[in-house]
Amino acid sequence: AAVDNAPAIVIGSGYGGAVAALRLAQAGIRTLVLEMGRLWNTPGSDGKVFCSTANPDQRSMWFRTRTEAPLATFLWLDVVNKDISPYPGALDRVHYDNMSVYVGRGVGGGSLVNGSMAVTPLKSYFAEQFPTVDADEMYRTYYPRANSMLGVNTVDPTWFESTEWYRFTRVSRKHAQNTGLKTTFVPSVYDFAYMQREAAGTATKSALGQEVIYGNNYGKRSLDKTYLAAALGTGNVTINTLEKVRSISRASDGSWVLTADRIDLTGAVVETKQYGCTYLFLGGGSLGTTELLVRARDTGALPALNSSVGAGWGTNGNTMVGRANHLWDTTGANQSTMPVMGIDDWANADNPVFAEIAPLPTGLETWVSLYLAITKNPERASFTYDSASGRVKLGWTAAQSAVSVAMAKKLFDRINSANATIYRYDLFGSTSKVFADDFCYHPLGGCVLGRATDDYGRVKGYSKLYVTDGSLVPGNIGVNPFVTITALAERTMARVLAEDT
Ligand code: FAE
Repeated sequence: AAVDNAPAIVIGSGYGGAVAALRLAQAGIRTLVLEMGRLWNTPGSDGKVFCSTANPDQRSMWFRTRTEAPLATFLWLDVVNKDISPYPGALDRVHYDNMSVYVGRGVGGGSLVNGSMAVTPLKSYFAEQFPTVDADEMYRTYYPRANSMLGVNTVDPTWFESTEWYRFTRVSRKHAQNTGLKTTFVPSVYDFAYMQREAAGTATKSALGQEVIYGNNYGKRSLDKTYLAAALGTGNVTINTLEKVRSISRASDGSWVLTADRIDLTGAVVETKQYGCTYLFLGGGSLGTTELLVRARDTGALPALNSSVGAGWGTNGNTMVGRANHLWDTTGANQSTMPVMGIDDWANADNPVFAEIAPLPTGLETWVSLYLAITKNPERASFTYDSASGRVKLGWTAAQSAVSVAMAKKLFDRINSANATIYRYDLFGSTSKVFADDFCYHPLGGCVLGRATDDYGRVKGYSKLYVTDGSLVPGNIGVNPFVTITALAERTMARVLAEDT
């Protein structure tokens, strides 16, 4: 028999896991959350919990000997990455063939390391991607609920127009306007009142201190400050950290059995634990959840999982690109790490792109305009279990990335031609690489809603097994995904608590 029983177990503490934990706990259900990363609450010898992108140390990345930042080089020099000692750091880069995926590790998952952009997609595109979900109800009930719980706010437009910290954004906006393109402010979970105090010199700098992908020490409303704080506040939730669920199976009485490895700060497995529960919620993210289910199906542990498990994965059409500005178009030595504006060409039916205006906060003038483009790339890939290695592989190809690049290139060729500018060639490693085609920030799909699960995230083939995270989203949502993941999780929990418990 399994030990450490709790009525409900949640795997992972990102958006999907945090929503599940809070709503279960509020319904009076004792809940155990298993998170493979650490709890980020203890300052290091420098007095800070997280390290900055300028000075990465062991806290930066998940068990690495060298950091693997998205921008590999600058002026072709490998000045960006640093040697570090292996440690359960906040940012992981998971390598598959032709694609590596950045994810957060720790209590709060991706909310610890992401850019805070909290964007609700166009209702029409949501309806296109989720034809079986009542979009009216989503936009009436669950998106507002998610936005309010996450603490979404917007930059003060007057301050934005005047501060040196967003000069880089205003320059990119001007270039978009010269091209006849529309720009739009992007909401955020970074506290802009705090950021204004940073700028005024009355608060310790975080967004204005080059902190983001390795964590923010201040200002950011990550999940540990919102959903997870509320969940712990109920008294019904326990979070076990540094415990990675390795496999799931079902006992003869229908309850769930989990095997988890507890690691120490060197990564050594110090204990292998068994857990049992009645209700199992999967919030390990697109990669984590899909890997657990594909392995369970293909090793025979959960043979009734259907063939849609593992399928429908995409990158949200992600690609990064940098443009080289004219000497007089300085983007500024001081740049906030939190993007607040996007170029919105999604309505262009020939080539829909939403491009975030991204910072390059080096503390020096770079003349670079950087972007994270989200394209409507229709390509999808599947995860498969390789019995020889025991690993779950992703079948994404370079040709599938080329589709995102071609769509982004169409847009940025227009911007370059309207402004007589060119691309930067020195940012992504090799001398000729203009578009980052080998990594993404927005892994989506693998257990798509309505295919691998029913319309509420209940996994097909089994009862009392639920998916609440980004694996439900069919590969693309047209904007940054965490508000959608949160809103869908709220919808699932409302239904499951009303009908299944
Ligand atoms: P996620 O937040 O990844 O949480 C999964 C959690 O489960 C993690 O804490 C894992 O450590 C844990 N886990 C996985 N497997 C296991 C296991 N087997 N056992 C125990 N624990 C496990 O999933 N999105 C936006 O909307 N706006 C942005 O500005 C933005 N910027 C980003 C910037 C970066 C650098 C990155 C990496 C991502 C960014 N994203 C952004 C994406 C966003 O963070 C991501 O879509 C969500 O975090 C996904 O939420 P999930 O709940 O699916």
